[in-house]
Amino acid sequence: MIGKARSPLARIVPLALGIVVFAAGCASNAPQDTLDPAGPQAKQIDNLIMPVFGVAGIVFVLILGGAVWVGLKFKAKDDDDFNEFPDQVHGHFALEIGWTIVPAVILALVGIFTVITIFDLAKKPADAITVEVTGQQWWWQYRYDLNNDGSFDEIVTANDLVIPTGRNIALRIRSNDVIHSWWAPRLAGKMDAVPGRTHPLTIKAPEAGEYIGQCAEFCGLSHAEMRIKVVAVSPEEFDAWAEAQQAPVENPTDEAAIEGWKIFAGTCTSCHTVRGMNDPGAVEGDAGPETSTTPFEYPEAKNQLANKLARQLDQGTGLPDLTHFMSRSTFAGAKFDLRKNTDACNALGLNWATTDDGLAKCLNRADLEAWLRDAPSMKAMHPGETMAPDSRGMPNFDLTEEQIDQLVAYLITLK
Ligand code: HEC
Ligand SMILES: [Cu+2]
Repeated sequence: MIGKARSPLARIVPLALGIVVFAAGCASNAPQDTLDPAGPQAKQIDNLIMPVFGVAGIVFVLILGGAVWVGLKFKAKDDDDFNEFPDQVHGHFALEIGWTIVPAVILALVGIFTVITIFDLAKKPADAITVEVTGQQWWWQYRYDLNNDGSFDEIVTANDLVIPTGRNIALRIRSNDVIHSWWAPRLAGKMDAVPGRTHPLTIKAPEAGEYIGQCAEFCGLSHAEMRIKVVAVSPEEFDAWAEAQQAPVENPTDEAAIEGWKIFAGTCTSCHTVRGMNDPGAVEGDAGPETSTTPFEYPEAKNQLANKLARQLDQGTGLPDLTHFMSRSTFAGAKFDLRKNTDACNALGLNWATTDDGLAKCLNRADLEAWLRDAPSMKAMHPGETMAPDSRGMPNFDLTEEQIDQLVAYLITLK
């Protein structure tokens, strides 16, 4: 440095930044690590990145090393040195042709392998299960076409994408509003979800487990809270899950749950679907809850606020389907755990909420109640802020604590 000594800050800041970057690269628990690919598609991309990175690394070392070497070796020693020009290479035929052709060849090779990989990854494998992925502000919906008839109507769920291990899953990625990007780094590259378009992406998880990701395209206020969780289970477990997902719900029998059912029908159904739900109005008549078979019509919510908001937000019934809500491990764009994130609870897997014990020990009741109390402050807004009329997300319904308890009692029957 010329002149005065540098301030201590000027030394510490770059050093601290360097340490932070270095330390971040050493995280041992990094579920979103592109460089730790799990599925064959992610491995194929990795097989492309690594040699390209190697070539780029060699070029980097040669060019920078060369520049530093030249700088040191030919450093001017005294004033005379400045007046002496080195040999000029301008117009040197062999050199100029060389440094034009070599990079062109390197880039052409990288290009060929890249294009081959892109086309290869875009192929839809014949054995695949097709799942439609719809990005919404700010969560992902998953609809499955299990019988391959082209309509995605067998299973409708959100947040957790449940897949069988060892099987290709052909995703068809769409958006309901703005551009999002579906990215589970250990399984595949990013794929944009663009309104009006359908983009294919194939994933395969060789081993059971959870593969974490997140929306990778800025999509509004809660973009950072729009997470992805792929839950890979054994094919047998998947079949059992898929069957359970297609079963209609049963009428609740517990007293508090019946009250919650009524509130749900009146306030929540203009946005949320519970497939196979019966009319809770029939409970009041002679037919008891167990025998109420009157189908409930959507969207016929009695709550004017809910209806108005549903219309304003143009959200219709395309919102999180709550039919088998309790089979998920997360809610609200996977921002919150629905099942507590302890080893014991995670070990219960997809069936965690099917037993009273599992429910009692593993339901994240605090966050679920907080969500019903004031959803906007849990996600898009700061506490106390109100939602703009045209904003997205779940509104605050000013429910009483009793109503919240009753709603939770109802929600936990949606297994
Ligand atoms: C105006 C439409 C609307 C109404 C009415 C509505 N919600 Fe929601 N709800 C949403 C939206 C939007 C989300 C997704 C929010 C997110 O993930 O950011 C959501 C998410 C949820 C979730 C989490 C689901 C999941 O799997 O992520 C639950 C549970 C829920 N709502 C319960 C209710 C209950 C109970 C009521 C009635 C008191 C209700 N909602 C009324 C719009 C609505
Ligand atoms: Cu998004």
